[in-house]
Amino acid sequence: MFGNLKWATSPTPGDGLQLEKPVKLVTSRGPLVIQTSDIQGRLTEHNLKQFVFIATLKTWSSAQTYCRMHHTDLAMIENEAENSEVRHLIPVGVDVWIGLYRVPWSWSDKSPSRFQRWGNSEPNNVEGIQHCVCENTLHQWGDERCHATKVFICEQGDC
Ligand SMILES: [Ca+2]
Repeated sequence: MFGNLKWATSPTPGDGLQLEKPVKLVTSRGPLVIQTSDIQGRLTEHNLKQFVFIATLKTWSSAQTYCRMHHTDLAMIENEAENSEVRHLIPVGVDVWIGLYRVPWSWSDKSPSRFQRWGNSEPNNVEGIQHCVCENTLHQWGDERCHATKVFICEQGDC
């Protein structure tokens, strides 16, 4: 009766990180092709949370669904050390979805967000429709339309 359930296992870098094909992105620094080998995950020094970069373009809610199916959830970044780990996973010039949305600013699991690292003039909620959050390679967060498609960061562990 539990045959279809996938039980959580301890985080293992490289575990379950399949990418069907290389993903082409247009970044602020020009075109970028992301290969399967670019997907990485590392345990932080401070806890057992592992962040995983997913090189597939999805809306915020589709990214959340993917992360919950294949890992634990969209990345919930709760301190500077975790933000640094996430930054190291992001290819230069690429914005990624993280697990933050408004309002009030909450993480994907509905927990409140105490740690935030907004970029200059962010969050600016352009046209009143930027309700999801992405992070850039400069470590900075910005609000963005949830239906924009971006690559994203999942997390696993820390349950
Ligand atoms: Ca914005």
